[in-house]
Amino acid sequence: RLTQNFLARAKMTKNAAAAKLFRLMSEKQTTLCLAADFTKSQEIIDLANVAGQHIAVLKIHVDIIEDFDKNFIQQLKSIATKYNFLIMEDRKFGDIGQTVSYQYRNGIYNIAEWADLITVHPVSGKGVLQGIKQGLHGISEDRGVFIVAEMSSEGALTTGNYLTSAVSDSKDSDLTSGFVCQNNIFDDAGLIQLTPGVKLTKSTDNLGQQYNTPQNVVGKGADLVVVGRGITQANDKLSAVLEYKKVLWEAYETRIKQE
Ligand code: UP6
Repeated sequence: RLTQNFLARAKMTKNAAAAKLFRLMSEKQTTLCLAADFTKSQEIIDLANVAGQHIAVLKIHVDIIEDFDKNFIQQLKSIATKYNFLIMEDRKFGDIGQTVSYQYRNGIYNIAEWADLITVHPVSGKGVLQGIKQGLHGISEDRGVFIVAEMSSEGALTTGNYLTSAVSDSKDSDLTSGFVCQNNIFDDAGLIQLTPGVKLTKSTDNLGQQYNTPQNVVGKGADLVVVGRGITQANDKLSAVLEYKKVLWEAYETRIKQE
């Protein structure tokens, strides 16, 4: 997996959203998944306009937005179409299948209707993916799920058997785009490793987040890389986007040239 290029890998996945993502990463030469963790919708829209051309995925937490409405989703969707990036709702669904099905499709957010990609905890077992499938009834757009196998934060319980079962129980589903993890924990080149906890220098925040460098995580298998505060708290956000895009792409190119 680590030395194969994204275009080749696009042909190896069972998940249509993952194939799309591999192709757009290759075409736009970016592996950046920008975490736009803002509580005001306008801040997300503004950042999407600035960064859109340079990112593969815009990742949001819709439930932290104070002024959420359907118009925000419409605006975000049109920016995503204009600049060709995917939208990820990092909901980290973690309940029994039936509840997850409602949380995904219903409520005030109707996530299934607009999120190309979502995240899911495997803690409740295989029912969670069945719940996602049920939530997608009648929706024809390509949808993908990233399984949160291993977390970036200090003291995370995602270790040992949990980690190996997270991979073995979900890797064969046609809903699975890949895994959220810190290490190279799967071989299948059709699946995407999404790694959060990234900044230009190794560091921490004061709430348990642990950051590794772009070169370090790409070396450990990251295909798509989440950067949040490294960009959102920069004075010049566009320069920060461009810098992360560049160092991440160079690290990917170095990796595929190995052997
Ligand atoms: N995230 C992590 N670690 C995980 C899983 N997800 O940090 O193991 C998410 C957070 C946040 C983003 O919910 O949206 O990735 C990281 O943001 P940061 O770069 O500002 O720390």
